[in-house]
This record gives sequence, structure tokens and C-alpha cells, in this order.
Amino acid sequence: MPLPRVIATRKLPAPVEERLRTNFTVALNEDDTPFTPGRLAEALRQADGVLCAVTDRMSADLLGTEGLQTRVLANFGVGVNNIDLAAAEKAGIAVGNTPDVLTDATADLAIALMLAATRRMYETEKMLREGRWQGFSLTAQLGMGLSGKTIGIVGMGRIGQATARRAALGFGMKVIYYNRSPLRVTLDFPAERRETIEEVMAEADVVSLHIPGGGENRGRISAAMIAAMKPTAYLVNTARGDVVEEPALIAALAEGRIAGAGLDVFAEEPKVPAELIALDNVTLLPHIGSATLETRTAMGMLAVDNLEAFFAGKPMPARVV
Ligand code: 8YV
Repeated sequence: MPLPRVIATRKLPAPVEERLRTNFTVALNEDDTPFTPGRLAEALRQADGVLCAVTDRMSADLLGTEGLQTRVLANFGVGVNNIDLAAAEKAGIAVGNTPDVLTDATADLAIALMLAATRRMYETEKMLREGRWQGFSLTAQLGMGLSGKTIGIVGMGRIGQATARRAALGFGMKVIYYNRSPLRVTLDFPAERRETIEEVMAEADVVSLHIPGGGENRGRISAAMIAAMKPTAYLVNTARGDVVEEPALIAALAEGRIAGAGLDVFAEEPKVPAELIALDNVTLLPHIGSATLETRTAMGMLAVDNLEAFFAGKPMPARVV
């Protein structure tokens, strides 16, 4: 039997590419140039499976085209907001993702952003590098301590829980959270549920976002919700940029209506609004939540597990559609 044809839209960690070469007839993306919509359409016409990523917008238009060869999309990432799932389902295309293996790396980065924001790391490092440090001061550059403060988790899934656990057990923070449905797991640290996102936003000293992007979550963290935050509070986003009304967040930061933010994701990546770049009270990272060698390798391996299982007629280990 000929090997299934797979196209990988992005450059992958070496061991993942090696496994793809062994088990599939594969086209790799050696120079890592992101696919245009035209190139994606071509891939869907040519390959039995496409290993795609957050940068590939698999729209209803693309997936609704007649005569597609592709039967499975193996998304490299847990978030699948880049894929129109209803269109995939309608077209009979299976979709897999990569949950769990990136939970710790992403929670670590949420904590890093919380520390960066509350300890004013960007602002103070910039001052130092620009030669503006006048010398040690007992009263300048003071940030906010975390022990005894409240972290508000919006979306208490795997990554939300891992972030909350670090905050509770590592930093002595009180945890409050919003989750659409009651948790089905027993937490091994104290945490109180709130009925609404607004309550979490109003009560927390640090709000950390962990809800999926796209669909009904677009703009979910609205201007009104941001306005409900304490002026001393911080917002951390390692989820998706589009869940926040970005202009409202920028205005709140610029006007000092909240103390600061740590952002790893943006509404229209890789575009980052100039107004955000100009602000001192926000740390900005280029979507590196899962960017460790170990995690990206494990994500790639899980994406390949999904492809192999699909083509062997077995249940995919992580199937969304
Ligand atoms: C991935 C992510 O690196 O998994 C996710 O949802 O946001 C990132 O950690 C990205 O999706 C790569 O496609």
C-alpha cells in the first residue's frame, strides 16, 4: 500500500520531521515560509493529511471546496480557532489537536508574564538599557507582591488549572475562577468559583485568561469587563488575542485604569498595535507560550500520532472533529 501523502505547513522539530519522513510521503516546509491561502488550498487538493498550525486559516471557503483530497487535519496546537470546525465536519475531514503536552509550558509562561507585569520588568530593564538608571533607590520601581493577593482565572481548563496551581502553591495566592461549567476534577489546591467573568475581573489582583479563541469568545473580555478591574490590577493573556477587546485594553493601560498587562497573544498576529508597543506598563511576547524544545517536540509527536492513528483506522489520540 502506498504511504499516505502528508503536507506540513511549517518547519517542525527535527525528530518530528524524521518520523514524518519514515511513515509518510511527506512534503516538509524547509524554509518555514507560512502558507498563503492559495498554497493551503493546493495542499488540501493534493495531500491525504495536512499537518497545520495556528498561522493557517482553514476557512469555510477553503474546506468547503469540491474535490479535496485531504481527509485529516492534524493541528500543531491545542487551540483550533484557526480551523472552521463546522466546515471541516461538513466536509468529512477529521481534525486533531495537541492538548496536555503544552499545559506546563504555557502555565509557566503565564506565571512569567504575571511576574514581569507585577515587578515592572520591561519598564525597569528598558530604563537600565537606555542608561537612565540613576542608581539604587528604596522607593522607586516598586511593584506589587503576590503573596496573599488574588489571581482570577478565566477558563479553568487544563492550562487554567496549571496556572492556578502554580499561583496557589508556588506564590501563596488566593485563587478565584470562572468556568462555564462546574469542574469535573477535584483540585489539589484551594480555589473558589465565581458565577460570572465580571466578578472575577472585579475581585482579582491578577486576571489570567485561559479561554479558547474565536467564535463566541471573540471580544468576550469586553471594555465593560476591563473597566470592572481594580486600578491596581494586572491582566495576563496566554490564550488568544481575539478574546480581549484589544482597543479597550490599550485605552485602560494608557490611561492607567489598570496597572499593567503581560501579553503573549494578539488579535491580529503578527501585527501588534503601535499603541501597545509604546506603553511601558505591558510586557509583550511573540506567542511563545508553548515554545520550549521539549514541548514543541511533544506537540509535533502528538500531531503525528493523530495522523498515524487516522490512517491506520484507529481512534486518534486527540480528536476534535
Ligand atoms: C502553539 C498555541 O504553538 O497550542 C496552542 O493553541 O497557541 C501555541 O502554543 C500554536 O498553536 C502553534 O500552532
